[in-house]
Amino acid sequence: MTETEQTWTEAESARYRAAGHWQGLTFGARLRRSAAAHGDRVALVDGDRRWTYADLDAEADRVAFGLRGLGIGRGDRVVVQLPNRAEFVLVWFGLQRVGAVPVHAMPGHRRREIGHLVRVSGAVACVVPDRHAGFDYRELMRSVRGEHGRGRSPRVVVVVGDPGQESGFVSFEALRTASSPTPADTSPDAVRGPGTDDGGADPADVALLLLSGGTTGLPKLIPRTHDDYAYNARACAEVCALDERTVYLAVLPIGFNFTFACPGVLGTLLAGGTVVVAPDPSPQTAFALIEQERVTLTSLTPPLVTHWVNEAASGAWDLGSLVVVQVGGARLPEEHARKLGPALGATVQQVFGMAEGLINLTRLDDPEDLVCATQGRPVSPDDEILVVGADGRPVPDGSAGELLTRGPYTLRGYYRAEEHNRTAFTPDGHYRTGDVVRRLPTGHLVVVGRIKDQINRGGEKIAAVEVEEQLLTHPAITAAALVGVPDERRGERTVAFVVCDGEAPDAREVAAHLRERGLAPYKAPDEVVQVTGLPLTAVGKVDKSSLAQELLRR
Ligand code: OOB
Repeated sequence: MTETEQTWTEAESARYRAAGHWQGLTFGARLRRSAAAHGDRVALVDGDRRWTYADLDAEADRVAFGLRGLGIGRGDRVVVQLPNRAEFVLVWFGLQRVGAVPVHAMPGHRRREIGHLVRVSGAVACVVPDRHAGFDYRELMRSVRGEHGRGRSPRVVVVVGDPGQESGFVSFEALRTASSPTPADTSPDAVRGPGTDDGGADPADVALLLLSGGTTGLPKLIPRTHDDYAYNARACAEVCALDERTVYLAVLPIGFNFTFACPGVLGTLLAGGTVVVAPDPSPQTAFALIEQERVTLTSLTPPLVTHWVNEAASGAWDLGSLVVVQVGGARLPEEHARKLGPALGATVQQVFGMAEGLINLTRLDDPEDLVCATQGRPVSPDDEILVVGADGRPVPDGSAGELLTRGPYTLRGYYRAEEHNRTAFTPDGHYRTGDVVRRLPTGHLVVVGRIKDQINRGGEKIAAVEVEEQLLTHPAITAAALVGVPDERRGERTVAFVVCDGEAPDAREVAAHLRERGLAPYKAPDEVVQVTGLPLTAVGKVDKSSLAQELLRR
């Protein structure tokens, strides 16, 4: 790790190792072991393309060979912005094999977000599709590199598909076939030198950088080590009883921590199961894959639940293989939780997690009331939970307070964000989640609110400040506040209250302006409301709760 990161104390690290949470293996080494243990089993399915564990291992070697040829190696950061295709997994393990660090960008991110990620991480390369969902990612990369001037950072852009003519752009296909390693290099019993599995990475090194939902200007980067992230995936896999028969369907964006490691893609691969990628989250696409591949586990955000329940009611699909359906990322209304299990013929599991670490799951044998009305309890016996009042002191069980947490897979500091870290953690290293919860005597948590200035639009996190700053760049807008208001489908939708010189731009015009500014489209306000002034609280902050109430009254 670099010295800019705060990390666990020596004593804590020793304790987590002694408990068996941290096993001292890199992801590159783990893949090698999986290939040895169950080489012939199917690891990954994308349409009619299939990879066994042995294939995946050999493919990681090929990608690694190509990456080394581009001068990418241990500790180098690489922004990965790929949709739900097998290539995400191939690239990810290829990067692990050379000890490089994937930065998990979302397909919806645009110039502002990607430019920020490249700058903060100091990424040497980006991996993007040519086009996806009507958007040209090569153009995005051209403008990101253009903004960085003559340095042309990132130096390399790997394109899955057609790379076009731009210098510095190479195709993934050319990279993985760069001049394949000799057969001896990929045979399981070949003698390997030190570092061939993982570029010499240390299990305590940062293995990947996740994005925070954020409450400040732009997303913060979350360093996750090999040791801590593998434990995250294994602890979730254990609660979900994953094994070699598990078939996981990746419906939500694959780079999202929920989909990737809770237990998701990594949990399934570490258990010897099969990962199937769904190219889109529609129930039709997903149900066809569930039928065809005999999927046993999948994960959803709350807005998808209603669509899935309705489509299942058509009776046209055989969902008999499905054992567990996880729902998380935002609050799941209790009525929806009660309908989902019977509709899909599967056990529902609520997931209250965060990219920063802590994962809470309801247990598969929890009584229905706990499954439907709580957001689960921590997956590790060493997750430390504090629920505190405004004075920072613990409140009694059953009372609401802010959730603070510390443990074997929860970060101790954001990446290169020393100033932010001073307030994001307590002096003794607890992460301040900004979530308001109640803890029940069973240890289950109920999420009742939030003190962070973030909007949760059906699982998509939007930092109000980031959008407000961009709204102010519109020539007509002189003051702005972005507020989340209750929404039937998404739980919350965004309303921008704006003070204007003259007539306010409508939502479409605002969306076009923000797109022009390079902001991800999902951050555009759902509604724009013109006001003559923004109400202030006693301490002079914008009073967002009174704005939300005002809107509900209208
Ligand atoms: C997941 O991760 P993030 O980092 O996108 O967002 C974390 C935040 C939490 O602090 C909380 O505010 C909210 O999302 N949240 C929930 C929730 N799950 C997440 N709020 C209410 N109920 C839930 N079930 O969203 C994430 C990461 C891993 C697994 C699942 C979700």
